[in-house]
Amino acid sequence: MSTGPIRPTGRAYTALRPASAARITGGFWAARRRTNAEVSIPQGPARLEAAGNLANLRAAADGKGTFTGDYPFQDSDVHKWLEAASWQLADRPEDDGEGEGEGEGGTELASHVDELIALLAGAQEADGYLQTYYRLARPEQRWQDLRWGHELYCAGHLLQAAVAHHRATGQYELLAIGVRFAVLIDTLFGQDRAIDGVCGHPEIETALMELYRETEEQRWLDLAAYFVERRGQGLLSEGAGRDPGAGYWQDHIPVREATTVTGHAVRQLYLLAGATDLAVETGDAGLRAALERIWAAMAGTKTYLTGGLGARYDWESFGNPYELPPDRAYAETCAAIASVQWSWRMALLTGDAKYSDLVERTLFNGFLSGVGLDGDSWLYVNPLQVREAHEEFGGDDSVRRTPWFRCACCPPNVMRLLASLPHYMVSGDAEGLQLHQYATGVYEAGGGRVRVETDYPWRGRIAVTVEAAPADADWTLSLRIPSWCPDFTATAPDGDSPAETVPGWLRLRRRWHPGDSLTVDLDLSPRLTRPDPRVDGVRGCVAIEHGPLVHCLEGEDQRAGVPFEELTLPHDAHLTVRHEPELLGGVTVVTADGRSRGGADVVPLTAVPYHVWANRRPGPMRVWIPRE
Ligand code: FUB
Ligand code: ZN
Repeated sequence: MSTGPIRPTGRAYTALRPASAARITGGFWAARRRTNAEVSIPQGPARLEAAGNLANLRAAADGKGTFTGDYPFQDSDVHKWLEAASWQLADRPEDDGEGEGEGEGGTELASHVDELIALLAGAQEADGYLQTYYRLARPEQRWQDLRWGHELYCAGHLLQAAVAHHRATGQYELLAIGVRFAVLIDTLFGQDRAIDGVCGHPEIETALMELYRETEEQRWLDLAAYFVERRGQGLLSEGAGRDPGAGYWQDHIPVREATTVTGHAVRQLYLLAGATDLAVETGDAGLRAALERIWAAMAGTKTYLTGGLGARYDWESFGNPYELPPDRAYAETCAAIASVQWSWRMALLTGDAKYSDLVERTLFNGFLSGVGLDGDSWLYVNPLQVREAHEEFGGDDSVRRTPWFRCACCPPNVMRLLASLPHYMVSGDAEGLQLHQYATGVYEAGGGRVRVETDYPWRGRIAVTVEAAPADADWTLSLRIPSWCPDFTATAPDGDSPAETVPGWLRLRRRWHPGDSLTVDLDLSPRLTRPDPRVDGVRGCVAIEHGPLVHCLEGEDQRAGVPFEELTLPHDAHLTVRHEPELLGGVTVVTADGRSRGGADVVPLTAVPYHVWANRRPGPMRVWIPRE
């Protein structure tokens, strides 16, 4: 059974199921995950200590002390770290001999996990309630501020950590803590209960759905369904204090009636992920149709080239359709993560490759930019342009990498996605196995097992070797052909010809024997991408892409003496690709003959992958380059 974050029940109405086992053993993602395992996750407890999160848990256990931190949801950073650490513990090294799953590093990690679980156990109140902010700073005021209190949000992250820990280790302590809190919530919330309300920040929905999957208890699905369906009825829009309007917390329209994404981006995307889990388990066709419609509007009109989401700094929210300014792009790292979580659920629900296309775009660009190459410095916002004369005020929305944030939602969120990344690569169904993303590793799904070898995203060759398949039946191997890919070739056993019989999927159905291999070469030729003309902020510009990677110009790489803001690119520029093993940990750069605005002289331009920007000294950057 899958040890990843999503495990649909056997009854689920889902086209595809996540792999039952998945290991990334080499290549691009293995390197980034190693940094996550060896730097990001291990430094988590010290960061949480320094920021006061752990002191809050100790004070809550003692029943006295003051609350440290600026936000009521500080505990959720601990929960997200625990979830990340749990997935990491489940990641058992086989042939790569690296990683944190076993051995000394794994033991140390396990003991940190145990320490934090003990702190949570101590901080939990007798009736199951667990949020240090209310215990320490607002005693007697539980559940009175559903708009900003984040109580169900924190409970949701606790439950996700609890499910991860149970799934990864088979141990019950954290699951028991989570279930005690969930039982309390279940006794209080509902249309016929003491509190008829929803949380200002969705998150509990998808957490309860996974608790349902983990425990097989119907009450958790029912409670998740209540929170999904009750939203959109104006329960949150009235009240004292700051009121951004019902749309901010998606309380203006029920999910099943909505036509697009609105309001705070992370709130919206977590809600839609939870609603998708619900549709998967109930087979609710109306809900599914709404989700497909909303996703299409988001992908078509509110998504940056990098996969970034939530354009507006105001309320960290989605803007209007095509309101995608490159310089004032908020594109919170957490929104990219939430988008991956939602799109992957949609891919499983429908089997449609377009959802995994967006997962890929987001993973390689708007998500990965959120963490520095050192694994210890972060971006909260992910703009597509920083000017030479950028005025930097610091704070969480700095365009300089930062060791931690006052609102530290993003770093542990990155950690949990990277730690569970193998889960997002492959699925299976009754027919066979589908490769959604390409990373060297071993994947088991759909009744078979394959080994993948690839230098993706630097090179387009993907070699898939079947290690196990049904001996006496035909079996289908499917590889996603990314929508950006202009061409590909495939070499199959016995001269067989795989075909794109389903859009986006190259499929080969045959009798497979262990050792048979299928090799696909995706054409990664660099390309110039024009923006949608309705995106005013980048009209007249082009962007450079190379395979799944969006590239950007950084000041550091350009010819000295030519003002960065003056650089332009002819619309028919010839693009050249060069691998630079010593640059930024080893990247492929794209070069082109540019110009300085209005000038006749050629100015060579060098574009690095967007995900590595801001890893050197501060300077200007742009994805969209003015056309000459
Ligand atoms: O409100 C909790 C988290 O803090 C949100 O998900 C982020 O956008 C940040 O506002
Ligand atoms: Zn965040």
